[in-house]
Amino acid sequence: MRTEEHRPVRLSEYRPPDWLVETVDLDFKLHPTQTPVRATLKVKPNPAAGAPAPLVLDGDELSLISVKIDGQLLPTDRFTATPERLTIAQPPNRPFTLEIETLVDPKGNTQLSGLYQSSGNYCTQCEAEGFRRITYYPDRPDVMAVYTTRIEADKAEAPVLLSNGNLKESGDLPGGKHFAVWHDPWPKPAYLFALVGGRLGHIEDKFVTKSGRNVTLRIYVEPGKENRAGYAMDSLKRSMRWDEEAFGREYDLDIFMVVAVSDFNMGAMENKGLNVFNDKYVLATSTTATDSDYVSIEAIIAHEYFHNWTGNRITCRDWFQLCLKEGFTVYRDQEFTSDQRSRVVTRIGDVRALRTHQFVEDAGPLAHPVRPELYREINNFYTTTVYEKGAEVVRMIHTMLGPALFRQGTDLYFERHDGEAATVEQFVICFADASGRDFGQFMRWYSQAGTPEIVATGTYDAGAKTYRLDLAQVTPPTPSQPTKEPMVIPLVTGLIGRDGRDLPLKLDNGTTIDRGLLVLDKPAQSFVFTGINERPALSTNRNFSAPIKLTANLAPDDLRLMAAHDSDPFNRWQAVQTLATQLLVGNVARIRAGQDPEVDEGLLDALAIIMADKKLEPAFVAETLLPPSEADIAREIGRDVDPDAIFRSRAALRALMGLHLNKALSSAYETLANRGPYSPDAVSAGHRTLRNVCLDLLAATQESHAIGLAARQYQQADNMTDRMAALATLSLHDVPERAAALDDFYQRYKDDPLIIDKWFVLQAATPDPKTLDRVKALTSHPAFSMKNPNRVRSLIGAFAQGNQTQFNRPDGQGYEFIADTILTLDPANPQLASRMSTAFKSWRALEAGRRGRAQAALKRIADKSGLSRDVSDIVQRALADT
Ligand code: B3K
Ligand code: ZN
Repeated sequence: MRTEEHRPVRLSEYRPPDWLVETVDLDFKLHPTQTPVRATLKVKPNPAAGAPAPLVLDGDELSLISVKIDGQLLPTDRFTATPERLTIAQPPNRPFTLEIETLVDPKGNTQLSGLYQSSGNYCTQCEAEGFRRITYYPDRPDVMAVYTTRIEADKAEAPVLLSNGNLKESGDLPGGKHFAVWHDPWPKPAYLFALVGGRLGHIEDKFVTKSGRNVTLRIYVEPGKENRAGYAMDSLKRSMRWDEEAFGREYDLDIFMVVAVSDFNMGAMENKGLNVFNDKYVLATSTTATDSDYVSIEAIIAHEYFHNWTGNRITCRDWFQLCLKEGFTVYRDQEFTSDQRSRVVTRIGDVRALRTHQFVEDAGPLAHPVRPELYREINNFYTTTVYEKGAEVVRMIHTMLGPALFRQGTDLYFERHDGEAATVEQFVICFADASGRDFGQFMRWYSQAGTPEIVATGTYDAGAKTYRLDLAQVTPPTPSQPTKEPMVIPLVTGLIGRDGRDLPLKLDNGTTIDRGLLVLDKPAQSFVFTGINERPALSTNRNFSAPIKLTANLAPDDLRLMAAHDSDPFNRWQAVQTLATQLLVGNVARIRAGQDPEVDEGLLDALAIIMADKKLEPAFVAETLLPPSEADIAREIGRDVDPDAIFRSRAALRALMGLHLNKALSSAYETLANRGPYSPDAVSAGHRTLRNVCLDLLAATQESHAIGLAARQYQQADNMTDRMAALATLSLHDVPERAAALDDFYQRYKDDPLIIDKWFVLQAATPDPKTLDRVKALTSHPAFSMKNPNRVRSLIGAFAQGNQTQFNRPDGQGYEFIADTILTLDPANPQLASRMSTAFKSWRALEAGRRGRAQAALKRIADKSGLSRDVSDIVQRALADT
């Protein structure tokens, strides 16, 4: 694991495995520090691989007890074993049975990869390469086998024993022990293996699939928390039904289980039939979770469930194909959420996240293609580029083909590749075959990193009644990709007349544009529309049809027209964002030049019109009232970034909105007041969101009445959403009500770690020079622990990734603190440390002073000896010159 030099893995060097595994029989005798694991594998030479080859199995920190072939102990001169590898130089050149015994230490496993203990419960995490920490195995996704798992444990210590598949047998054993045997009939790669053992409560429900299969559904939680699992169960049932309807996918085992654990490196894991979740994404009641927690729970339950087909039944040939399962599954969960909630509000949220995280990643030293071609540590490629940009690529296929052909393509994919480990090419060819279209050039979306920049220039010719649209594209250089080829860019486009209505789109060659879809596939292209009787406003990239950065020659009155009337609601929101971005970027320059920020009456008028439009859903209105994030503005500026000036520019705009829209905001705050009991549904949540955005903007004026409203809402709230929103508003103001509310919050919820995490997040994200000292002090708070990833992410992650001004303090102390934290975390949990180190992903874009300090902090990390491969990969790439 801690090797200084490790050869990178390259896509171009993929070779099929020499050996295949037909079945795996695992036998665990659970013990906190010494768990013996016996693995019995039926192996056979891979006919596709050619000549007889040695059998080389992966390991990671393993200790071997014994090896047997066909029941006979293998003499020590017939194999070599290190913690990282078991090699049998001359195995029989025929199918045989290999029996391996290893000994693992769940309690000592602080990496939370492999078999570990979390709050006394045993659980596993095997993706990407954790199975090799349990037993020696060809730990690569193209080796798929049928697993049977026998677990034996002390009945008092672990009354619940779970693994993948269906329960075959269970019973008591002498000496207070018991056992369970699970069998999963579906061949799977090792990364989908899971085991759970412990004291857990559960809730149970059932689901009948469309072909009539009865499925037991269980959600396991810490005993006493069963009443918090209801929304997750409800989300699961809706996901199962939706996948049958939207993609024709049915569940395929007798039972589906979700287990919530409190120590987890990420959100959740799609192990076959036994999803393991971070408890944060399972547990919710109205008084413990916010509306956005409910949204995340629903989306992640759906995401992991959808992996049953996109990831499990069809898996990835190798880890370079990660987007095959992740990009597609994110696309699927986004569509699910769009169908369950508001489509446009979901789209806005997804695009906001894409711009704030993925576009920022794509613009910095960690940029990589959706399908990378080289990695040193695969866990560092579970990125927003692979996931979210990967989903956008699938969405573009949908946009270009339309729903019917897209569905034919996915049907073909499921039919053709079920039971296989597939590639991105095989996926895309299904759409080509279903539609008869050529996706050759489109494949560049998988191989070229960077966000394409499109310039759209419209010219109206009043005499000829034509509108000419000139489009040009370039994709900026990214690490190891200095030059780029033109991409295929689907731009859903409309021309809006002055009355706000869409004009018919007819090209000068007589063709009518179907669904408004223009496809740009050359460096530059022009389209001339005829029969245009007045200068239209150009509305393009509707619904964000391509993940690009668009610059269009739109006049402010075009943008206001779009904000008020665009038939594409996404672009109504976008028009407001564009106006806001222009103002914010301009004001950053003014602030840095010592001038006062400017006011844009046009933007404020556009917002007033939206607020007055009673046909709009409140959640949408709320989105228009939220300006682009600080990270997004920084990316827009691109270089010589001063986070303090960005913060001030944004704060000035928010204060201005609070002042100018005061009446509308106050009246919305009053009329949207809670009536009736809390319900997490999208419409009720939308009311709360808008009301809380209004409150926050009113308070942005610093006016004492508004602070009073927030303090009162904090006290009187009957649900966590409203209480947290009021606290978040107060946390932005240096007023006595802030400290009082923070203390009160801690006292109320101190026994509930997931709620105290919210308290950590707010304090860490406060844009105040005192925050760093506060965060440092909180690392010694009894509720904090460096060992628990949720605590670390809430306090330190929120500071590093969510507090632009304080992480980027001009004195560099923010960087030093995060560097220290990374070095502290790394020996125990390299994956967590490595995630933390991505906070430096935009350091090159900073102004010179901060840039130098960030670079020094990165170098200090890089120079540390014994650094994990995980962290060293990130800091090396962050520092690299190309
Ligand atoms: N597939 C997992 C992520 C595994 C991360 C390994 N470092 C969760 C998901 O994407 O659904
Ligand atoms: Zn996933």
